[in-house]
Amino acid sequence: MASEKEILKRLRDCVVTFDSENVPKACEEALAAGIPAYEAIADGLSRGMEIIGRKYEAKDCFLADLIMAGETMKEGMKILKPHLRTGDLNAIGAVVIGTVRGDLHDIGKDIVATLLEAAGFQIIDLGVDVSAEEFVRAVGSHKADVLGMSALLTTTMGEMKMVIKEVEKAGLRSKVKIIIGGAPISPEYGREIGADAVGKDAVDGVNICKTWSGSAK
Ligand code: B1M
Repeated sequence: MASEKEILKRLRDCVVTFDSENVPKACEEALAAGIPAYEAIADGLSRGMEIIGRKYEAKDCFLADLIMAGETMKEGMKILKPHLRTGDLNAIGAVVIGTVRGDLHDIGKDIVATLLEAAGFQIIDLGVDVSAEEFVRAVGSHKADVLGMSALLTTTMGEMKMVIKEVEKAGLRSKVKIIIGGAPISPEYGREIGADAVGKDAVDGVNICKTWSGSAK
């Protein structure tokens, strides 16, 4: 039987080589070997996306490859997601999450949302290209404890500042913690725009939200 390390590598490789045919099998193998779905996502599929992202930046692959890697990642998530413990009942907090206006990148945001759900949060996922008005409306109507925003483009990260301003204008800022993340987002930027925290990756993001909910160990 393959070791945990080998199985996680197989998951990464499936994403890097956009092997959507074999990714379900690799995910099943991970579950059968007792690897928690959470770990298979964070240390397997997600790492694969990071590798393909770096390859793209080094001009070692094309945009079409990225799209196929993203699709492969999503195929794997379909198998793993039902095996995550979800927090529908007794949720430890409500999180409104989305990718900001003008930005269609959803892979990282989806991972954060999935792992937050697995940690016991109720997730209100607004999807991609979400306007400030939509964020504010959802925070108010769901009485959200946390607002999470993702941005992957330097041209869209400024939207986060707009959203925070609108949350303030709506009188909701003291009621909601705000966490932001995405490749171009630094802790300095987070401080500059008045976010409460910046998640450097999905696991970090979940840990920060757990601290806020008082559920961190
Ligand atoms: Co795009 N893209 N892309 N892209 N893309 C980047 C971001 C880019 C850096 C690539 C490059 O050129 N080097 C570049 C931006 C440059 C810049 O702004 N300076 C870029 C560009 C230019 C574009 C287009 C404009 C390309 C074009 O059309 N010519 C276009 C824009 C479309 C739009 O949004 N309007 C575009 C399109 C696409 C695809 C559709 C092909 C695809 C997205 C598919 C999808 O999301 N469904 C894509 C991809 C895949 C990438 C890269 C290669 C990888 C992004 C990704 O999924 N990473 C990316 C390069 C890179 O980031 N290295 C790139 C894996 C993912 C797991 O990581 O999203 O960073 P990430 O999320 C992490 C953390 O950041 C953090 O946790 C996650 C998991 O650990 N995190 C949070 C994220 N959100 C968080 C929220 C939190 C907490 C943590 O709390 C709420």
